[in-house]
Amino acid sequence: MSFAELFGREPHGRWAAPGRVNLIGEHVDYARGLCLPFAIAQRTVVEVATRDDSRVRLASLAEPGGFDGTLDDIGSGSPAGWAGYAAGVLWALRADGHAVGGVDLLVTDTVPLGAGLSSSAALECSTAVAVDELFGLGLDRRVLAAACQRAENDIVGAATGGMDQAASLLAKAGHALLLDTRDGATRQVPFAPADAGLGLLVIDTRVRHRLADGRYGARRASVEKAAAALRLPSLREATLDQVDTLDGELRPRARHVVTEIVRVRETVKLLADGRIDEIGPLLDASHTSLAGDFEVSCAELDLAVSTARGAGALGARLTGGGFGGSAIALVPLAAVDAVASAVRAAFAREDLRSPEIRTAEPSAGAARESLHGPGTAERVDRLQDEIAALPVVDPRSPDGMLGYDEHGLPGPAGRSR
Ligand code: GAF
Repeated sequence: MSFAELFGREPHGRWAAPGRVNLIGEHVDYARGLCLPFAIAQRTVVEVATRDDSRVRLASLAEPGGFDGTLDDIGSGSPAGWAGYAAGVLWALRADGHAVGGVDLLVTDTVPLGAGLSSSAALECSTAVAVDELFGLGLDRRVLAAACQRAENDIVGAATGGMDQAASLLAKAGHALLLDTRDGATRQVPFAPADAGLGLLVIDTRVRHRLADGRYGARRASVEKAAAALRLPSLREATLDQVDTLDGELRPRARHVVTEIVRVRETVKLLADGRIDEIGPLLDASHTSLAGDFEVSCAELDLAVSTARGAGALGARLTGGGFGGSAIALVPLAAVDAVASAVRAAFAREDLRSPEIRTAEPSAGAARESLHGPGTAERVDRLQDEIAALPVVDPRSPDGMLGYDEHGLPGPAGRSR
């Protein structure tokens, strides 16, 4: 079914936004922490045409359901299902006072669903760049990322942080995005495993999770409770000594957040220094902390991680929200096939569904895919320039790695929101 068959006219353009893999910095984006995601090659693609009225029609070739209503029908929990992610973006931009009208929108392709690769953020972000361009809003990508996050928080009802949306909108190929969620500052960190003879395997356990279910929200609530108990604005400001004073489960939960932020800093230092092959132990430690202190792993993720390590991975960890979804493993290129086979064999031995295993390449953020229609090539160029202008951590620059700045990031920080 094509856009024309569905809506009786041609779309005004096609936009695509990638999913993400988080290299490290897990469950810290709602604690004002640091995370280090990168965009993957898999994309969600939307075809969109504006309307003269306030009607909103949403359909998908990838999933059943959709929406046919008006802008005023969009609100908390409405529409339900996948359509809430796209409609929520329209709602959030309107709530900010932007002149957004009705649209017809067809999702033609999607990041693998439920694999922990952020298909939901990819849908939000592809919708956001389309709407931004079609209605001539001219918004900074950080503003779009914030609108996408509110779509997810307020319309879908998932209390997620902003990491996934920032990665999908601000990522640059060959780099990971260092994001300081305290103020939105970003830095592009060179990350090209293949250049170092390494592959980054993404092992989808095919255990499906939903962030809107209670477990993600419960972790977030514990993190906020721990900060309140310490009388701090967030756990970003906490020390391990302070964490040790916490009671019950708040102590391990907070310990994960505080130690994970340190691991992000150490990973960035190694990457900026060209020592990518030394980050394995940090990935391993992140998984141990997520499984033990934060309790967001599951048997399948643990099996994928331990098997990958045993078969030659330099390091491995769950990525994303956990409770299923995907694990990542950093593997010498020569061992990629052996590691993938070992993981498949281990799953078969346990009578588990065969995992989906891919190699991830750090890829570019959201962009228009076709240039026909009312958008202009200049505007596309400007958006690409915006991303290209984000500061890169460059170990060769004289001030590139001299200590930490006020964000706790190495070198000069990116422009803040
Ligand atoms: C999910 C959320 F959407 C992110 O905001 C982040 O909290 C992540 O889980 C865990 O790091 O992807």
